[in-house]
Amino acid sequence: MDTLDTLKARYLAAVAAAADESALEEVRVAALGKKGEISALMAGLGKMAPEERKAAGAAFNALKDEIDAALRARRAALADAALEERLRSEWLDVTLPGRPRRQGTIHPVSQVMDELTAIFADMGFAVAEGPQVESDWFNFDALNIPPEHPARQEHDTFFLHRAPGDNRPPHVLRTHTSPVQIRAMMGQGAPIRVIAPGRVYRMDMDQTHTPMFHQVEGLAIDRDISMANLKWVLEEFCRAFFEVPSVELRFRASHFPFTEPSAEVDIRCSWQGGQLKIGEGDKWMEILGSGMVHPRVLAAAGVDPDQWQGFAFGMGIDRIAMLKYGIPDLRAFFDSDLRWLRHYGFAALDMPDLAGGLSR
Ligand code: 2NM
Repeated sequence: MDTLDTLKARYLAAVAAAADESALEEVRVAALGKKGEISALMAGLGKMAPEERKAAGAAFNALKDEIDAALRARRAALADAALEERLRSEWLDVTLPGRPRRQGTIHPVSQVMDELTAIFADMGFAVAEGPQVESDWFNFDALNIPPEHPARQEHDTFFLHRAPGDNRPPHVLRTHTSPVQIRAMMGQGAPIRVIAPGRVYRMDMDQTHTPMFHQVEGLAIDRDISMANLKWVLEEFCRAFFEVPSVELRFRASHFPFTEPSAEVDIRCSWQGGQLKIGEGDKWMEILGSGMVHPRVLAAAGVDPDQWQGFAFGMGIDRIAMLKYGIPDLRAFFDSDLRWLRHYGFAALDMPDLAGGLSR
């Protein structure tokens, strides 16, 4: 049997030579494990004479402590070395500039929302926002859409689930941004000029419809607002938005529950070789709906229809984005395809403004 000194020298050498955690663990098990060499020596103490046992026990314990200390020191040194290696290989210079290839882009819908916000802001319209989950009162009743109206039936409205026995009024995903205009009138009263851009939802999915799409509605209420003001505002908007010197609009009598009279608005355009031109040509394309806000809608929103009147309009943002930027397929809008986003997206720092040009 080795003397304790040789035993000690052998284990300390093994500890020093262990190159990683698992080699070190093997040394620990061989020396101090339940069936290890030092443990075997300890077990032999019981068979010794009492005076011999006392001296041997102390020596075994000292050896055990020394090997244990060497193991701990080596384990800490290995951990330090591993950390040093990570710090050397994983360093990052946070003062370097960003990588242009990794920069995100502005979605055409966001770009168009920023553009039309700039145009209407220039004409004195503030932006109003509201919830996408609405009570059916805000989405329908306040807009003079009675319970039996077809627009209200299940086929194009998403109703929120109610547990059986829950008798609170029904809530829906807003089918237009008009409830935002109702809330704006209730909140600030008349006079008021706001636009309400945002997401709206209808159960519709085909080549030209997605169940979520974007709409902007506008509202101007004052003592003497007329259809003439509506026509000027819309012409001014179209001229600025399509970035052409002049546009021509055509108003066709129509019907909406929330306006009286109501008009659908077409813009003069041409289609040549698959290329759309706005402002010239012999074709007309429908771009929005509009009218004078119905007295019952004003009254529902707490605005006295004997003192105030005004116009409202609504248009689809996704569609005018496709028209302006020549994007052929609506459904690709919401696929989050990075190649599509890089192709049709806009640089993040080019915020549209009227002085600098809307789209650059
Ligand atoms: C349209 C067409 C016509 C409209 C009405 C209102 C409100 F809340 F003031 F009554 N907001 N938007 C409106 C009017 C919307 O979309 C085709």
